[in-house]
Amino acid sequence: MQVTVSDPQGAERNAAPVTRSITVQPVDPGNLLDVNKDGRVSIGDLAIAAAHYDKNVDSPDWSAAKAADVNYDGKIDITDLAQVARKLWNE
Ligand SMILES: [Ca+2]
Ligand SMILES: [Ca+2]
Repeated sequence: MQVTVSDPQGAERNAAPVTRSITVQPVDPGNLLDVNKDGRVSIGDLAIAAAHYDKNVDSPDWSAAKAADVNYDGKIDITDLAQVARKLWNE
């Protein structure tokens, strides 16, 4: 990775090359369905998803609602509720 730095006068220079390695861990699907991140999938998660039903990335409170977007398609719809519900009733 090449990094360019600047002093307060705007003079730029290249920083010494650095190497970074990034490890990507697969996310446990069970955790995605844990909407309120309390460590388990329960009726509370379904209630939160239901409360955010029909919201999308354009909703003013999307930052709060997006935890219920368990399939990461940018909206809370029946698909998200169904995924949480399926997990709920399979345990
Ligand atoms: Ca939960
Ligand atoms: Ca969704």
